[in-house]
Formats: sequence, C-alpha cells, structure tokens
Amino acid sequence: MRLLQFSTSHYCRKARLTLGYKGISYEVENLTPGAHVLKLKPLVGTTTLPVLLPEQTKHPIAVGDSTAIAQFLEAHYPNPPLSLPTSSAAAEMWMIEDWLDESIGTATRFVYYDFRSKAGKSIDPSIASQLVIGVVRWQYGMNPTRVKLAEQRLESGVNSLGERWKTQDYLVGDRLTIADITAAALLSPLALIPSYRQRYPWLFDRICQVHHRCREPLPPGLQEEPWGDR
Ligand SMILES: N[C@@H](CCC(=O)N[C@@H](CS)C(=O)NCC(=O)O)C(=O)O
Repeated sequence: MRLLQFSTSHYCRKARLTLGYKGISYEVENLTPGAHVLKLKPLVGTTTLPVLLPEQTKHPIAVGDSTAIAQFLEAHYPNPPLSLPTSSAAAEMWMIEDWLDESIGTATRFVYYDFRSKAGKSIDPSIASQLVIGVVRWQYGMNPTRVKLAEQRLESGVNSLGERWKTQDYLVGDRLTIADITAAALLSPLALIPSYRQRYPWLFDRICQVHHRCREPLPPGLQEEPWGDR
C-alpha cells in the first residue's frame, strides 16, 4: 500500500495512525503542495490528502479522504477492529468522528496557522516556511474573526472531549476506536502551542497514548515528553 500525503497534515496523521493501528505495512509518498492537484484530480477527483493507493487487485485504485480510508481498511482488514460491535455504539462513534473531521480539525488548522504566523514564528522563521503559512492562511480565508471563532469552537470541543477522556479510557465503548484516533490526530498540532499545553495536559497524555498504541512517532512538540505507560 502507498499513502499519498503532506507530511505535516493532521488528516494524513490520522490515516497513518489508522494504518499503524491495523498493523498494515505501507509506504508514504510526500506530495508537493500545489503540484499535488495534478496527481490527485485524475485519481480521486478531489484535491485533498490523504489518499491511499491499495495497490492490490480487486481493490479500488485509490481511496481519498481519511474517513473513507478508515472505512476501507475496516472493511478489508477487520482485525484489530476500529469500530464497535453494537450499532448504537458504532453510530455514536462515527458521529463523533465526523464532528472531529468537519468541525474540530478545521478549527485546529485555523488556530495552529495563526499561532505559527505570530508567537510561533520562531519555530521556523525561514522565508519558505512563512510563505507556506501565508498561502495556507489565504487558501482557507483565515482572518482574526474566523480565528476567534475557531478558538471558541476548540474550547468547547476540547472540554466536551474531556468529559469522556478524563474519566474513561476511550471516547466511546471499551476499546480504542476511530473516534480516539481522529481526536488524537486532529488535535495534535496544538501540542506546539504553550497555552493549550498548559490548559489541557490530559489531552496531550491521551494523544501520546494513542500514538503509542498505533506505533506512530509522536507529533512535533511531544517527542521529548516522558509520559509513561498509561
Ligand atoms: N476531510 C478530508 C480533509 C483533508 C484535508 O483537508 N487535507 C488538506 C491537508 S490538511 C489538503 O489536502 N489540502 C489541500 C487542498 O485542499 O488542495 C479528510 O478527512 O481527508
């Protein structure tokens, strides 16, 4: 299998965590932003990454979108399961996954790139990096009002995840599911932002824990952290 990705994308991290949890071996191909469109359009008709190329007969040539990738892997590689056995628990899990994908993942992007263009500029002050950050901010129409709304959405979203993750092992049910994986991936960019690290230490413990279970290297900001065997 081959995973087409942007190495820094949190949605691509979600796909890597999913593949890692399933114990599937794969290669990654890092695409260049901008030029990626030329490769993706004929393959999947959309322009976002991740895209999985199963490279096996009887499987589709390409599966685009991190949720579709998870569903494809669950259908063809059921063990270990990413979902839950009862239909009500599975429905709740996919609902949380969709909310994380559509609402929280985009809010993280706004807050993260805003930080990288201001206080977080020192992480990589190079012209090339700041150019990429500027292009992303323009591409997604980021402005102070929308960043503020994203911060508010993240605050209520993280607090409601805390209602579950602080008191139980998993977001839904009694085992790791795509809901935990999605939350860990899509909130991981916040690990570089000191105010989030201070406010939500439990969140970053959980993010580390999920990465460990999925055999995926920790995201930037958490690599040096001792976090024990939780
Ligand atoms: N819902 C999609 C979102 C993926 C997404 O937004 N990917 C971004 C990178 S984080 C992307 O590829 N952007 C490039 C573009 O829109 O052309 C998924 O879950 O895969």
